[in-house]
Amino acid sequence: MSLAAARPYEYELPQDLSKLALVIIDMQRDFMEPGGFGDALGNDVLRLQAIVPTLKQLLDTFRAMGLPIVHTLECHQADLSDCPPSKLNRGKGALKIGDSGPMGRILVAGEAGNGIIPELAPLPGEIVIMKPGKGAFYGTPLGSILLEKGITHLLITGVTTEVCVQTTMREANDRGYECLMVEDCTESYFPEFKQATLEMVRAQGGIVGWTAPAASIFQALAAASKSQMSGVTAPV
Ligand code: C5J
Repeated sequence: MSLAAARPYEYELPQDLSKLALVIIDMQRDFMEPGGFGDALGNDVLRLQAIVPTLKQLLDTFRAMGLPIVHTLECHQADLSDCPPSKLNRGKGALKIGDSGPMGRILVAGEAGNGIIPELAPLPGEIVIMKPGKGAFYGTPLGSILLEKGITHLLITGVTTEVCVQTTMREANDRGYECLMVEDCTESYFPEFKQATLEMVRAQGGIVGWTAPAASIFQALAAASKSQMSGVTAPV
């Protein structure tokens, strides 16, 4: 059994590490770069960049260990038929969803601005979920994919902490997944909202799940893979 130091208490990694997936939410140019959706809503998008190096390390670790990786993108079809008026008309930003901006049409699938930032771009074989809402389960095949792969534990990362990351974690928690939000691999335009989200998640004995820094995960994964290796090589 491998435990990660976490809050409100230790997070137990599954015995079979292939049941543990890294979920990377919406690390898209639309949220991370000037000229995208986040910027159009008046946010300081560049503050999200701080998590990229640590998240890349976590992604590289999962890749090196051959563990499941899920990337999500918040996006809409070109005709916006999957974007309800309540979402389309919300916010009164400089540009609306579907409008043309410097990186193409805002939050529309396939446009340059809608892509994942190059540092974290998915590799072939990794799961990519295109989602019309804030949560990664709503209107997507994510639930059936996780079920089919036998995944039970999720490390949740990405942007923005209190919107798509938190919504996804709540959706996953209600579906029975053991979820941990990686503290230094998620970011918000509002530091106080990030802090509040981390506290809400782990309050009341972990009512939505756990939080931990990436360093705890690296340690626990190293210990778990060491014991898995010794399990494999030990003569019976
Ligand atoms: C937002 C997201 N903030 N990915 N989307 O609208 O959190």
